[in-house]
Amino acid sequence: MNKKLILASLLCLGVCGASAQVSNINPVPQQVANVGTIVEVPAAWNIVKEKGYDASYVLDALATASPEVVVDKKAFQLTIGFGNQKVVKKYKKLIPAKAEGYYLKVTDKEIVIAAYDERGAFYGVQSLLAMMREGKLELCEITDFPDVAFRGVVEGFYGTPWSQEDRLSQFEFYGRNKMNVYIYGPKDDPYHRDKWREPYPEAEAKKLQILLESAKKNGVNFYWAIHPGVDIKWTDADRDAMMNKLEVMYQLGIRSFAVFFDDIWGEGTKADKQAALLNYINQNFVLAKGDVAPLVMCPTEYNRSWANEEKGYLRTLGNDMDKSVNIMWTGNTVVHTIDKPSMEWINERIQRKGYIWLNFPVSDFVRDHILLGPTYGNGLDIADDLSGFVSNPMEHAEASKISLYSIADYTWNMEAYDYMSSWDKAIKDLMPHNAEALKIWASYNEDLGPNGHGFRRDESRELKPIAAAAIKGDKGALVSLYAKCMELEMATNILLGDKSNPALLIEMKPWLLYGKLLAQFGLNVCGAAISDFSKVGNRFDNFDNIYKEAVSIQAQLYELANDKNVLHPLQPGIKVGSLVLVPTLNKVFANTVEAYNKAHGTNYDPVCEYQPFSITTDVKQIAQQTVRAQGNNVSVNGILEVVTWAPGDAFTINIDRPVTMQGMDFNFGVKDVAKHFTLELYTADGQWRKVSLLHYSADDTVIHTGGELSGIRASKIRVTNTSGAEVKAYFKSFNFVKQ
Ligand code: 14T
Repeated sequence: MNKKLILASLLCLGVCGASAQVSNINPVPQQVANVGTIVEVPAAWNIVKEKGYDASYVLDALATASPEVVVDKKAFQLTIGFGNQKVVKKYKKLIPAKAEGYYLKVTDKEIVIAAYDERGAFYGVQSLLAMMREGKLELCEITDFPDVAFRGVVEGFYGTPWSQEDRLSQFEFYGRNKMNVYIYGPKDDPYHRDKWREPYPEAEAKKLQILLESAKKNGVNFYWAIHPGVDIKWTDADRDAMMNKLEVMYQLGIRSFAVFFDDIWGEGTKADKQAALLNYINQNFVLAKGDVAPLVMCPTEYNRSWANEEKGYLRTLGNDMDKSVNIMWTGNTVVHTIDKPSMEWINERIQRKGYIWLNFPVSDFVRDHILLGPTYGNGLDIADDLSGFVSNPMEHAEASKISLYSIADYTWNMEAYDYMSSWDKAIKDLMPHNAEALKIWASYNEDLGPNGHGFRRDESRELKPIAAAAIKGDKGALVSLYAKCMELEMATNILLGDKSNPALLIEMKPWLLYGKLLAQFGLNVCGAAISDFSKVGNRFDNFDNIYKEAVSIQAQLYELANDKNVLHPLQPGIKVGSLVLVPTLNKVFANTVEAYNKAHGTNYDPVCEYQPFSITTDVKQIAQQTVRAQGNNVSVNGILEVVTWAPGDAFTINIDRPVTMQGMDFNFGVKDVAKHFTLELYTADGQWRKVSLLHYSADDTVIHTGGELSGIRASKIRVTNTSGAEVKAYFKSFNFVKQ
């Protein structure tokens, strides 16, 4: 934070208290001076602008302000202009000499917005609108400009692309928060990736045009990305196909383009060919048209852990590709925060400043979590080391705004970035009337859980010290934990009743319902832990009932997490409070049950998580797979990699009670593989019973069971490699149906 800003905020504390209007501005402005009193927004104002400057998105934005526009020199004056316009000539020295910069002055008689360029004027208006949101103005002088030239979002995740409404709402949000880039690249849009050569059908093209218009109105550069690497041949025909598609998109009105080569293998990954194609596009399309923005490209080796130094992929791009082409970078790994050394590492190789693709808050690899926590961990000293900074968000567009608000803040004014206060402001912005509930709720939805990228977040900062003491049996801490669970229950109930942001509610609902039930479980557990089970009339006087309730809530949680509407095949389930709250409650529950068993000679099970199915196996690669049940259909989710079975290796599904079998099949992705395996079921009489396995045809990789399976009651299912040799296969699916 610079000195002027510190002074301004100190002054503000004294003069205007908590309702400071300047503090409503996001991102935090670079310089705020002469902060004065808070005054009412004038009822009317006289807008002074350049002659002939009439139709503009800047004026449209200004027109949304409440004051009536009057033509009256004696009325409150609002002067707005930019660049060389005469109306702002006398403010010339005050305008920051930076693209998108603006000077904003508020006195009790007039307002001045004098900007470096039109975008800057738009941002000046946005700051003014933010100040006026509560019907008040604060006398001040603001000098403001962005640290990073390109700031925004890349819709680059796997999964359901955002809807038209989502995107329209996003652009309005970007405009308000001074983000100027949106890169359209949803992995699951066929015309972006698989059918990259083909034009959009008419209806889709129309929708893109509507988006484009909205982006313009909000000062957002709409980049359309193409992802040709899946099957591109480095031929003239494919080069022409590329040029043709770009031309089609240009005709729709697109003026900013990106080319992605991420997550591919084979021919498409060659650095020299990629560079040559990008140079060709740059020369014959970008420069030839004259009104197209510099290209953005995502390399195949887009993070340090994938960089093959020997082959020199990145250096080839750095050398060969025209320096005007921006190169994207996710940091040290696919999902990572960015710091100074990592920027220096990449910039040296690509001979230009990297364009950051931050894989946060994207959740396409942890779809059982929703990520609502603060955005922290990126260096505050890297503004000069990068050419752009975009965030890859969640498929939950509205919920992503919590992080995106802070990405806007961070990229605009890095040194002043304070992730906790930015998070607070984001939450207030998203749900002004229920901000407290949303904040409590968000604090339980931060960490991603164990994941393949090893990216973790903090969670439940307030709960942590309480949790540690509660596990040790500290009564005071258990009471506090009880209070926290009450807070969570209230927060979820309040949010479930909120009508102000339906889009957010729809996205969060599965997690909210789960969180509400989890809070109830917490009340049960803490209640039991504090009770002495003696007072008549006390809800906690009967351990047996409390225990039954806990078990029942666990079963209900399981049912919610396995609801077919929220299941994703790769990351099934719902997780809330998974880092601190859930493990704490489970431990407190176990402590209470063990103590009770000891005192009363009873035999209650201290493990409360309802897991009717579990896996035990010698095969490392499939040990972490989860079993899910929907009605009578039970399945284990598959994995993509090759699975190695050593001789004698077994895979067992354990069931918490005997079930009657109806059918079963599994797919190890290889033909004629059934003969290597033996299937056995553990029956009520304590015997392992063998069931025959077969393929229906020589081409069929699916393994079926013999008819004798039906009707067998069993509590374990075991598949063993009985071939006597190592077997390599896949693990595509494993299903059974109970009666
Ligand atoms: F282009 C990249 F910078 C990038 O991050 N690509 C994808 C992205 O679409 C996805 O949303 C993100 C998070 O899952 O990671 C990249 O996708 C991957 C990364 C992997 F390491 C897909 C599979 C992987 F094994």
